[in-house]
Amino acid sequence: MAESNIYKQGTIIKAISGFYYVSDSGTVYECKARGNFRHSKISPIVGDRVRFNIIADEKGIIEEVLPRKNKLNRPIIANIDKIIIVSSYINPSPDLYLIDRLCAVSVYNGITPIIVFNKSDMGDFGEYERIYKKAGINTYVVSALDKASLIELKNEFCGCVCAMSGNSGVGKSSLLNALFDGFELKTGDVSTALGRGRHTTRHTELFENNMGGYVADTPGFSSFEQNDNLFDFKQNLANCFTDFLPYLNDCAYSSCTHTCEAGCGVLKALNDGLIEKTRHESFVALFNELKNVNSWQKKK
Ligand SMILES: Nc1nc2c(ncn2[C@@H]2O[C@H](COP(=O)(O)OP(=O)(O)O)[C@@H](O)[C@H]2O)c(=O)[nH]1
Ligand SMILES: [Mg+2]
Ligand SMILES: [Zn+2]
Repeated sequence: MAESNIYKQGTIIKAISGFYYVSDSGTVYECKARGNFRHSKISPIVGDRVRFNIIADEKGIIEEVLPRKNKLNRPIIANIDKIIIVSSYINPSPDLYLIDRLCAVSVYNGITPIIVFNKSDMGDFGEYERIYKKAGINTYVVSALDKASLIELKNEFCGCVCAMSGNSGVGKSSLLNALFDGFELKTGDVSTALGRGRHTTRHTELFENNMGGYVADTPGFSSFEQNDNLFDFKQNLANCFTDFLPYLNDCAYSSCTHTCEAGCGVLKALNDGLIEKTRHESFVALFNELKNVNSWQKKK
């Protein structure tokens, strides 16, 4: 097939057996990567912005991977703008430590965390909503069964690349189906699910929504192991709790860990009710989990 001089830019939405599906303004091109990619350190992944050469109708060759804004390893995906952290009222109920950990990992990677409490038809999320709104994180209480409850949340997806996150059964796929016309993602009945991951897709895929954005219906992102540099994450942990930021300069010691020290600005804010107890508890738990990470463990 002859190569053309028609170069385009697009987003990789799917990668299967050596083919990359690159979306540009609503058209999806089936692409191969140019051979020399195999020798370079960068191999294209879902979410990558790429420059490609059209070789036939809707077929192309990827010439270049444009610089990445970020890259997560579980699942492998690049250039995420927002992580939509979904919890449900029951089956399973919210795990604040998991939520706070995901928020911190997001912030560390330059990703905006958005919190969604789904299945509002089953109970009251008032206390959870209060905690996260106070922490300054965009928080939505919704029901996938009630489209009217989704209007504000829908705006978060406008013009950006989002990844869904949260335990199996919380309603991630149901929400996307309710939010966007034409989405028909598989959803599962929790009570009949056989073990974990029954309904999770095997490969990561970005779906184009009708608001100029893309969304990945990903499981996972539940651990912080995807950080290439755990030591750096550990060193910056307090900065990743964005509700602590106004108080970090108030600490008496520059080496303050904000866990137990006298004269700690964060602990003072906690005592004054300016920081939520559960947020600080999660911070301390994460701090303890990361305590033994050393600088020589830089790369996984
Ligand atoms: N009552 C209620 N059930 C919901 C809601 N959203 C999802 N579900 C149900 O929860 C189960 C899991 O949903 P699913 O979208 O597959 O969750 P996922 O694993 O996070 O993608 C399915 O049986 C859905 O019908 C909701 O807002 N209210
Ligand atoms: Mg699902
Ligand atoms: Zn402190």
